Amino acid sequence: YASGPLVVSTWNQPKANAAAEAVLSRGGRALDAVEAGARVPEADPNDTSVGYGGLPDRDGRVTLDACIMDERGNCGSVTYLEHIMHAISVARAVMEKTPHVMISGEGALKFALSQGFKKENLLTKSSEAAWREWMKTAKYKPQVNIERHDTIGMLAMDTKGDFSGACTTSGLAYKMNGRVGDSPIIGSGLFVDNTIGAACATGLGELVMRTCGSFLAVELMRQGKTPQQACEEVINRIVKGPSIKDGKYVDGQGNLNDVQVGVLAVNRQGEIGAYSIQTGFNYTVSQNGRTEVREAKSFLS
Ligand code: SD4
Repeated sequence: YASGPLVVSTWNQPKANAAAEAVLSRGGRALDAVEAGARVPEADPNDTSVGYGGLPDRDGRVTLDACIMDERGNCGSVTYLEHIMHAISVARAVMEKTPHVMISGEGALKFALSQGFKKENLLTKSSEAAWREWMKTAKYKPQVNIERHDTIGMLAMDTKGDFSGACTTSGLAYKMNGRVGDSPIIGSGLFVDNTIGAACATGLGELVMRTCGSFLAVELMRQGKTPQQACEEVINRIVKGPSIKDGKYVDGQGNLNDVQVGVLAVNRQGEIGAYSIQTGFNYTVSQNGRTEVREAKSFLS
Protein backbone atom coordinates (compact mmCIF):
# COMPACT_ATOMS: atom_id res chain seq x y z
CA TYR A 1 0.00 0.00 0.00
CA ALA A 2 1.40 3.33 -1.11
CA SER A 3 0.43 5.03 2.13
CA GLY A 4 2.79 2.80 4.11
CA PRO A 5 2.58 2.51 7.89
CA LEU A 6 0.34 5.11 9.46
CA VAL A 7 -0.66 6.06 13.01
CA VAL A 8 -3.22 8.69 13.99
CA SER A 9 -4.48 9.51 17.44
CA THR A 10 -6.87 11.93 19.05
CA TRP A 11 -5.31 14.96 20.76
CA ASN A 12 -1.68 15.78 21.24
CA GLN A 13 -0.05 12.37 21.56
CA PRO A 14 3.41 12.28 19.95
CA LYS A 15 4.76 9.91 22.61
CA ALA A 16 1.94 7.46 22.11
CA ASN A 17 2.37 7.63 18.35
CA ALA A 18 6.12 7.01 18.74
CA ALA A 19 5.44 3.85 20.75
CA ALA A 20 3.05 2.65 18.06
CA GLU A 21 5.43 3.55 15.24
CA ALA A 22 8.22 1.61 16.93
CA VAL A 23 6.10 -1.52 16.56
CA LEU A 24 5.19 -0.79 12.93
CA SER A 25 8.72 0.05 11.87
CA ARG A 26 9.91 -3.40 12.84
CA GLY A 27 7.14 -4.90 10.77
CA GLY A 28 4.78 -5.48 13.69
CA ARG A 29 1.00 -5.76 13.58
CA ALA A 30 -1.22 -2.69 13.77
CA LEU A 31 -2.91 -4.41 16.73
CA ASP A 32 0.33 -4.48 18.72
CA ALA A 33 1.02 -0.90 17.66
CA VAL A 34 -2.24 0.56 18.92
CA GLU A 35 -2.00 -1.36 22.18
CA ALA A 36 1.55 -0.09 22.75
CA GLY A 37 0.45 3.43 21.86
CA ALA A 38 -2.59 3.46 24.14
CA ARG A 39 -0.50 2.23 27.07
CA VAL A 40 1.56 5.45 27.01
CA PRO A 41 -1.12 7.89 28.27
CA GLU A 42 -2.56 5.11 30.48
CA ALA A 43 0.69 5.08 32.44
CA ASP A 44 1.10 8.88 32.47
CA PRO A 45 -0.01 10.39 35.80
CA ASN A 46 -0.26 13.82 34.16
CA ASP A 47 -2.84 12.66 31.66
CA THR A 48 -6.00 13.29 33.64
CA SER A 49 -8.44 11.52 31.39
CA VAL A 50 -6.77 8.16 30.86
CA GLY A 51 -5.64 5.38 33.18
CA TYR A 52 -3.33 6.26 36.05
CA GLY A 53 -3.96 9.86 37.09
CA GLY A 54 -7.39 9.92 35.43
CA LEU A 55 -9.88 12.18 37.20
CA PRO A 56 -12.34 10.17 39.27
CA ASP A 57 -16.11 10.01 39.17
CA ARG A 58 -18.10 12.04 41.68
CA ASP A 59 -17.63 9.34 44.32
CA GLY A 60 -13.86 9.64 43.99
CA ARG A 61 -13.41 6.40 42.04
CA VAL A 62 -11.25 6.13 38.92
CA THR A 63 -13.20 3.91 36.53
CA LEU A 64 -11.80 3.05 33.11
CA ASP A 65 -13.37 2.28 29.75
CA ALA A 66 -11.40 0.84 26.82
CA CYS A 67 -11.78 -1.15 23.64
CA ILE A 68 -9.65 -2.57 20.86
CA MET A 69 -10.45 -3.92 17.39
CA ASP A 70 -8.33 -5.68 14.79
CA GLU A 71 -8.27 -6.19 11.03
CA ARG A 72 -10.46 -9.27 11.20
CA GLY A 73 -13.19 -7.52 13.17
CA ASN A 74 -12.17 -9.18 16.41
CA CYS A 75 -12.83 -6.88 19.33
CA GLY A 76 -12.65 -6.66 23.08
CA SER A 77 -13.79 -4.15 25.62
CA VAL A 78 -13.86 -3.35 29.32
CA THR A 79 -16.13 -0.86 31.03
CA TYR A 80 -16.13 0.47 34.59
CA LEU A 81 -12.81 -1.20 35.28
CA GLU A 82 -11.16 -0.10 38.52
CA HIS A 83 -7.61 -0.48 39.85
CA ILE A 84 -5.93 -1.72 36.66
CA MET A 85 -3.68 0.74 34.86
CA HIS A 86 -3.69 -0.78 31.40
CA ALA A 87 -7.35 -1.14 30.56
CA ILE A 88 -6.47 -1.46 26.86
CA SER A 89 -4.49 -4.63 27.53
CA VAL A 90 -7.37 -6.06 29.55
CA ALA A 91 -9.66 -5.27 26.59
CA ARG A 92 -7.24 -7.14 24.35
CA ALA A 93 -7.27 -10.09 26.73
CA VAL A 94 -11.09 -10.10 26.61
CA MET A 95 -10.81 -10.27 22.81
CA GLU A 96 -8.19 -13.01 22.72
CA LYS A 97 -8.84 -15.12 25.81
CA THR A 98 -12.61 -15.12 26.25
CA PRO A 99 -15.60 -15.89 24.04
CA HIS A 100 -16.96 -12.39 24.81
CA VAL A 101 -16.59 -8.84 23.54
CA MET A 102 -17.30 -6.77 26.64
CA ILE A 103 -16.71 -7.37 30.34
CA SER A 104 -17.67 -4.84 32.97
CA GLY A 105 -16.98 -3.69 36.52
CA GLU A 106 -16.28 -6.29 39.18
CA GLY A 107 -16.15 -9.03 36.57
CA ALA A 108 -13.63 -7.11 34.48
CA LEU A 109 -11.44 -6.60 37.54
CA LYS A 110 -11.69 -10.30 38.46
CA PHE A 111 -10.81 -11.27 34.91
CA ALA A 112 -7.85 -8.86 34.83
CA LEU A 113 -6.48 -10.25 38.09
CA SER A 114 -6.87 -13.80 36.77
CA GLN A 115 -4.74 -12.75 33.77
CA GLY A 116 -1.95 -11.50 36.00
CA PHE A 117 -2.67 -7.76 35.86
CA LYS A 118 -1.62 -5.93 39.01
CA LYS A 119 -4.13 -4.19 41.29
CA GLU A 120 -3.10 -0.57 41.82
CA ASN A 121 -4.37 2.70 43.16
CA LEU A 122 -4.98 4.87 40.11
CA LEU A 123 -6.02 8.01 41.99
CA THR A 124 -3.03 10.33 42.17
CA LYS A 125 -2.66 13.01 44.84
CA SER A 126 -3.33 15.77 42.34
CA SER A 127 -6.41 14.04 40.88
CA GLU A 128 -7.73 13.53 44.40
CA ALA A 129 -7.09 17.18 45.22
CA ALA A 130 -8.90 18.28 42.04
CA TRP A 131 -11.85 16.06 42.96
CA ARG A 132 -12.01 17.45 46.52
CA GLU A 133 -11.98 20.96 45.09
CA TRP A 134 -14.79 20.02 42.69
CA MET A 135 -16.78 18.52 45.60
CA LYS A 136 -17.04 21.97 47.21
CA THR A 137 -19.59 22.99 44.62
CA ALA A 138 -20.22 19.63 42.93
CA LYS A 139 -21.66 21.37 39.90
CA TYR A 140 -21.56 19.03 36.97
CA LYS A 141 -20.86 20.52 33.59
CA PRO A 142 -19.16 18.76 30.71
CA GLN A 143 -15.66 20.04 30.05
CA VAL A 144 -15.04 20.97 26.48
CA ASN A 145 -11.37 20.44 25.65
CA ILE A 146 -8.61 19.30 27.88
CA GLU A 147 -5.88 19.76 25.32
CA ARG A 148 -2.76 17.69 25.56
CA HIS A 149 -4.26 15.47 28.22
CA ASP A 150 -7.11 13.55 26.86
CA THR A 151 -8.80 10.33 25.97
CA ILE A 152 -6.86 8.51 23.34
CA GLY A 153 -8.37 6.96 20.27
CA MET A 154 -5.66 5.53 18.05
CA LEU A 155 -5.86 4.05 14.56
CA ALA A 156 -2.99 2.36 12.76
CA MET A 157 -2.24 0.69 9.45
CA ASP A 158 0.73 -1.66 9.37
CA THR A 159 3.15 -2.46 6.54
CA LYS A 160 0.85 -5.27 5.40
CA GLY A 161 -1.95 -2.74 5.02
CA ASP A 162 -3.95 -4.08 7.98
CA PHE A 163 -5.84 -1.75 10.30
CA SER A 164 -6.43 -1.86 14.04
CA GLY A 165 -7.69 0.66 16.55
CA ALA A 166 -7.72 1.28 20.30
CA CYS A 167 -9.58 3.66 22.54
CA THR A 168 -8.98 4.15 26.29
CA THR A 169 -10.22 6.66 28.86
CA SER A 170 -11.13 7.33 32.44
CA GLY A 171 -14.23 8.96 30.98
CA LEU A 172 -15.71 12.30 31.85
CA ALA A 173 -14.35 13.81 35.04
CA TYR A 174 -16.87 13.69 37.91
CA LYS A 175 -19.32 11.57 35.97
CA MET A 176 -22.01 9.72 37.91
CA ASN A 177 -20.77 6.53 39.51
CA GLY A 178 -21.39 3.70 37.05
CA ARG A 179 -21.55 5.95 34.00
CA VAL A 180 -20.03 4.43 30.87
CA GLY A 181 -19.25 6.53 27.79
CA ASP A 182 -18.70 5.90 24.13
CA SER A 183 -15.04 4.94 24.37
CA PRO A 184 -15.43 1.19 25.15
CA ILE A 185 -18.37 0.71 22.78
CA ILE A 186 -17.45 -0.79 19.44
CA GLY A 187 -18.98 1.46 16.78
CA SER A 188 -19.16 4.49 19.05
CA GLY A 189 -15.67 5.28 20.36
CA LEU A 190 -13.98 3.07 17.77
CA PHE A 191 -14.64 1.08 14.62
CA VAL A 192 -12.39 -0.75 12.20
CA ASP A 193 -13.31 -2.33 8.89
CA ASN A 194 -10.20 -3.53 7.12
CA THR A 195 -11.78 -3.20 3.69
CA ILE A 196 -12.62 0.49 4.24
CA GLY A 197 -10.63 2.08 7.07
CA ALA A 198 -11.16 3.04 10.68
CA ALA A 199 -12.55 5.80 12.88
CA CYS A 200 -12.57 6.88 16.51
CA ALA A 201 -14.22 9.59 18.55
CA THR A 202 -13.58 11.70 21.62
CA GLY A 203 -15.53 14.25 23.62
CA LEU A 204 -18.94 13.99 25.21
CA GLY A 205 -19.65 10.29 24.87
CA GLU A 206 -23.39 10.68 25.26
CA LEU A 207 -23.51 12.51 21.93
CA VAL A 208 -21.31 9.97 20.18
CA MET A 209 -23.22 6.93 21.42
CA ARG A 210 -26.57 7.95 20.05
CA THR A 211 -25.17 8.32 16.55
CA CYS A 212 -22.80 5.32 16.70
CA GLY A 213 -20.25 7.92 15.58
CA SER A 214 -17.29 5.75 14.61
CA PHE A 215 -19.38 3.11 12.85
CA LEU A 216 -21.18 5.90 11.01
CA ALA A 217 -17.90 7.43 9.85
CA VAL A 218 -16.73 4.10 8.45
CA GLU A 219 -20.07 3.46 6.75
CA LEU A 220 -19.96 6.91 5.14
CA MET A 221 -16.49 6.12 3.79
CA ARG A 222 -17.89 2.84 2.46
CA GLN A 223 -20.45 4.89 0.56
CA GLY A 224 -17.64 6.83 -1.09
CA LYS A 225 -17.06 9.78 1.21
CA THR A 226 -13.51 10.85 2.00
CA PRO A 227 -12.48 10.57 5.67
CA GLN A 228 -12.90 14.35 5.99
CA GLN A 229 -16.40 14.32 4.50
CA ALA A 230 -17.32 11.36 6.72
CA CYS A 231 -16.17 13.11 9.91
CA GLU A 232 -18.04 16.28 8.94
CA GLU A 233 -21.21 14.33 8.29
CA VAL A 234 -20.99 12.60 11.70
CA ILE A 235 -20.66 15.96 13.47
CA ASN A 236 -23.49 17.41 11.36
CA ARG A 237 -25.73 14.52 12.41
CA ILE A 238 -24.92 15.25 16.05
CA VAL A 239 -25.43 19.01 15.96
CA LYS A 240 -28.51 18.83 13.74
CA GLY A 241 -29.94 15.77 15.41
CA PRO A 242 -32.63 15.61 18.08
CA SER A 243 -30.21 15.88 21.00
CA ILE A 244 -29.39 19.46 20.02
CA LYS A 245 -32.34 21.85 19.73
CA ASP A 246 -32.04 25.61 19.17
CA GLY A 247 -28.37 25.42 20.10
CA LYS A 248 -29.17 23.65 23.37
CA TYR A 249 -28.02 20.18 24.31
CA VAL A 250 -31.47 19.09 25.40
CA ASP A 251 -30.75 16.05 27.52
CA GLY A 252 -27.81 17.58 29.30
CA GLN A 253 -26.91 20.84 30.93
CA GLY A 254 -25.97 23.79 28.82
CA ASN A 255 -25.82 24.52 25.15
CA LEU A 256 -23.83 23.59 22.11
CA ASN A 257 -20.96 25.84 23.19
CA ASP A 258 -20.45 23.64 26.25
CA VAL A 259 -20.06 20.36 24.42
CA GLN A 260 -17.32 18.95 22.28
CA VAL A 261 -17.11 15.90 20.06
CA GLY A 262 -14.14 15.17 17.82
CA VAL A 263 -14.13 12.46 15.14
CA LEU A 264 -11.02 11.12 13.43
CA ALA A 265 -10.99 8.74 10.44
CA VAL A 266 -8.58 7.14 8.00
CA ASN A 267 -9.18 5.14 4.84
CA ARG A 268 -7.27 2.46 2.98
CA GLN A 269 -5.59 5.08 0.79
CA GLY A 270 -4.03 6.60 3.89
CA GLU A 271 -6.21 9.71 3.68
CA ILE A 272 -7.06 11.25 7.03
CA GLY A 273 -10.06 13.29 8.16
CA ALA A 274 -10.99 15.03 11.41
CA TYR A 275 -13.78 17.35 12.48
CA SER A 276 -15.23 18.57 15.74
CA ILE A 277 -18.13 20.60 17.09
CA GLN A 278 -15.86 23.38 18.21
CA THR A 279 -12.30 24.52 17.85
CA GLY A 280 -9.60 23.02 20.01
CA PHE A 281 -9.73 19.42 18.82
CA ASN A 282 -6.31 18.39 17.61
CA TYR A 283 -4.92 15.05 16.53
CA THR A 284 -1.52 13.52 15.97
CA VAL A 285 -0.50 12.04 12.63
CA SER A 286 2.55 9.86 12.01
CA GLN A 287 3.01 9.13 8.33
CA ASN A 288 6.00 8.93 5.97
CA GLY A 289 8.44 9.17 8.87
CA ARG A 290 6.99 12.42 10.22
CA THR A 291 4.83 13.14 13.23
CA GLU A 292 2.74 16.27 13.50
CA VAL A 293 -0.11 17.58 15.58
CA ARG A 294 -2.88 19.05 13.44
CA GLU A 295 -5.85 21.22 14.35
CA ALA A 296 -9.19 19.85 13.22
CA LYS A 297 -11.69 22.05 11.42
CA SER A 298 -14.84 22.57 13.44
CA PHE A 299 -18.57 23.23 13.08
CA LEU A 300 -18.45 26.25 15.39
CA SER A 301 -15.63 28.70 15.04
C1 SD4 B 1 -16.32 9.76 27.44
N1 SD4 B 1 -15.51 10.13 25.22
O1 SD4 B 1 -16.19 9.08 28.45
C2 SD4 B 1 -15.11 10.02 26.59
C3 SD4 B 1 -14.38 11.19 27.14
C4 SD4 B 1 -13.41 11.84 26.21
O2 SD4 B 1 -11.87 13.42 25.79
O3 SD4 B 1 -13.26 11.50 25.07
N2 SD4 B 1 -12.71 12.85 26.63
O4 SD4 B 1 -17.40 10.28 27.11
